[in-house]
Amino acid sequence: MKSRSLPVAVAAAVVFFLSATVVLAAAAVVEHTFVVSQMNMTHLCKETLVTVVNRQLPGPTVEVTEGDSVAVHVVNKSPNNITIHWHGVKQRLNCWADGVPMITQCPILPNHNFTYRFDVTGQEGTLWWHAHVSSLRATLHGAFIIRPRHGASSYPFPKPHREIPIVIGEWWGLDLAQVARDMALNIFTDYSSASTINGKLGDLFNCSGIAEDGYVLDVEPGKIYLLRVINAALFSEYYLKIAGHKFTVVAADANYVTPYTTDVIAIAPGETVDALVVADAPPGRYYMVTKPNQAPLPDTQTPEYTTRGMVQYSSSHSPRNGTATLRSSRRSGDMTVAPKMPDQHDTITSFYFHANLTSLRHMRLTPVPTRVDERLFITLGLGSICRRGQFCKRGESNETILVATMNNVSFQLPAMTTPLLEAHYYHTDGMGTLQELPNKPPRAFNFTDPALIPFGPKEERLEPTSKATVVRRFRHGATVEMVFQSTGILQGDSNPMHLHGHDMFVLAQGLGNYDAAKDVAKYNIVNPPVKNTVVVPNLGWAAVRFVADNPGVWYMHCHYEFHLAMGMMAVFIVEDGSTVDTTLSPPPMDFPTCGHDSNLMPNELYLRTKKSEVSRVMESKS
Ligand SMILES: *[C@@H]1O[C@H](CO)[C@@H](O)[C@H](O)[C@H]1NC(C)=O
Ligand SMILES: *[C@@H]1O[C@H](CO)[C@@H](O)[C@H](O)[C@H]1NC(C)=O
Ligand SMILES: *[C@@H]1O[C@H](CO)[C@@H](O)[C@H](O)[C@H]1NC(C)=O
Ligand SMILES: *[C@@H]1O[C@H](CO)[C@@H](O)[C@H](O)[C@H]1NC(C)=O
Ligand SMILES: *[C@@H]1O[C@H](CO)[C@@H](O)[C@H](O)[C@H]1NC(C)=O
Ligand SMILES: *[C@@H]1O[C@H](CO)[C@@H](O)[C@H](O)[C@H]1NC(C)=O
Ligand SMILES: *[C@@H]1O[C@H](CO)[C@@H](O)[C@H](O)[C@H]1NC(C)=O
Ligand SMILES: *[C@@H]1O[C@H](CO)[C@@H](O)[C@H](O)[C@H]1NC(C)=O
Ligand SMILES: [Cu+2]
Repeated sequence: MKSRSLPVAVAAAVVFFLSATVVLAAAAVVEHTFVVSQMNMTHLCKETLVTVVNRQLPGPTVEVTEGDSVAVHVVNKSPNNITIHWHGVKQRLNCWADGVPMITQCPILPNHNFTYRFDVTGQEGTLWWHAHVSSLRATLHGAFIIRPRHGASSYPFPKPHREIPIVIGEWWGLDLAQVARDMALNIFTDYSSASTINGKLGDLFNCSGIAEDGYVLDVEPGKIYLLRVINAALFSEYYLKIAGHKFTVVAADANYVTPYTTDVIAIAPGETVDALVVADAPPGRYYMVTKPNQAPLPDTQTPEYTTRGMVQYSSSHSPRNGTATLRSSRRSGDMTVAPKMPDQHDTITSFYFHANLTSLRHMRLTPVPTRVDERLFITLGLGSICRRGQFCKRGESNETILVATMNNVSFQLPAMTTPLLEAHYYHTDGMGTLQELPNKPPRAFNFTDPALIPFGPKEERLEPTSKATVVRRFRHGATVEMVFQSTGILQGDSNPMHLHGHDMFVLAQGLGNYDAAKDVAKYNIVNPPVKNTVVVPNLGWAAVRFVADNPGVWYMHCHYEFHLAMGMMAVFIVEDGSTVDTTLSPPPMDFPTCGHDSNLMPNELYLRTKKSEVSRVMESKS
């Protein structure tokens, strides 16, 4: 392998040189048809009706080469309104394809179709797609893999023998549309019944004594494997380990990182991690285990499930039948080796994992902007709203509903029949009822005081909050610094904050309350990791910077479904720049409308209006 790497590198360099002019010709259109439908699946002795794409769980993997265009024909044969979000794909000047219901588009109604069309440029690695329809994303998701334009030999790491998506998920065994309705009504008694690796529950789960199938990765001794790990679960951050093996993390959220060797990966919902695994252990069978973590008491505890699959060396093949395997391994004495997992309340291992990530110095790496135009300090937490009137009993009283907030406001969709992006683009009514996301919380308190968890006299005073359609506008090209501060109001969860349409430089993270006077000195402005989802540690903070250079209306939200359903989100509106290539493109001609008797103008009329308006703006600016 070593002896071949030099000529390969040289050949790659030559190809790169020669192909510079033919690159555009090589870009392809990658087409998929996603048929969304319901099917019955049986796990744990229970038949459950689930909504899936192409009758697969996880759904189909989309594989593209950087520079390709993508066309996904979504055929909605399910009874649900559907949108598909291409999680982490920047959708430059093409916010229309971002797939957030009533924010960027009207949903695709039952028995309707829509084709998502977008380009994938300037990104390499692992992303994923998921329905952005509350809990339904638990069964509507899949991997989205972007390979380098110049082939696997241009990876900034040894070329792997095979590349394998590892999708961590949950099996609910419930009607997920009902789970979503329950969450909306503040009923929090629904739980998943298992966690999964690539859709399999594994042998820690059984019904009537028959073990569930587990995911098996067959490896050949000495070969290198690239695991593309995705956390598609609704509720939990997971630890991933493979007994007897180490990971070399090479990318996260489709951005290369300085190779980091570790025996454990921590991955929160919305994050992706690419890691190399060398099959260098004595041939045998090794468990691959995923285990969720949660904040310790006094936080509310929820049922959490560990699941396991297996890494199996080709020289150790044996019948897959569970009992036979168990019996033969007992006889020969080579039991499957199990890794020692972190405790379920260990959150510091995640903190260290994320703190160890730095960007790989790479051709495409953009330097961290040093001039900051806008500063936001955003507290994340829970609160309560009176069910009736302005005054009511708090502290676990049924007179209130629980909500999740950013800077003490919980997001609610506007009462409009037009998605925000269309209202913004066409300057239609409704944009006036929005509330600006405050730059800082209205009141300072000891954000991370554990005495605020869970219900009690100390937090009760901080509980009252409100709902609004919170947006924040940014001038095109503004550099924005955001410090996310997790709080302890009612609960001390971490918060995986996901920004659509942009990647963020993660400058620093810490435990406790952020203190600018001493924490700015900790900022990594040399090679911070670049992420679309930043994990804000529980009772801690994270500081990020991003350049608001992609015009449109972008969701910014916590990727825990529980928090999202309760309103921990805001909308970032990035204004157009002054040139055509910094201006949001017009919507696709076949863009869904909200209902049939819509009072919207036909798209063509819109386009004409918009085009003349844009050219007017261009003229006045030039
Ligand atoms: C699922 O199973 C139920 C009961 O067994 C049946 O009535 C229903 O038609 C099935 N649905 C689908 C989509 O197969
Ligand atoms: C949606 O697409 C399917 C498959 O291409 C086609 O059979 C069907 O007629 C389309 N439906 C609509 C409403 O366009
Ligand atoms: C089946 O699962 C139950 C509950 O997790 C466990 O107690 C039992 O040992 C399992 N049985 C087998 C045969 O694996
Ligand atoms: C990296 O991880 C190691 C092992 O968990 C930890 O000891 C170390 O503090 C971490 N580095 C940083 C910068 O947090
Ligand atoms: C609210 O709680 C009180 C006391 O626990 C109970 O008497 C009342 O029935 C509850 N009301 C509703 C609407 O659940
Ligand atoms: C916040 O609360 C913690 C825990 O009670 C305490 O250690 C810390 O000193 C407090 N910080 C401030 C600024 O009051
Ligand atoms: C949050 O806002 C409400 C008003 O909606 C106010 O009563 C409350 O004091 C605020 N809480 C905090 C922590 O800022
Ligand atoms: C689906 O979307 C349509 C149009 O936006 C809306 O009228 C309808 O209530 C939605 N249906 C569900 C089940 O959310
Ligand atoms: Cu998302």
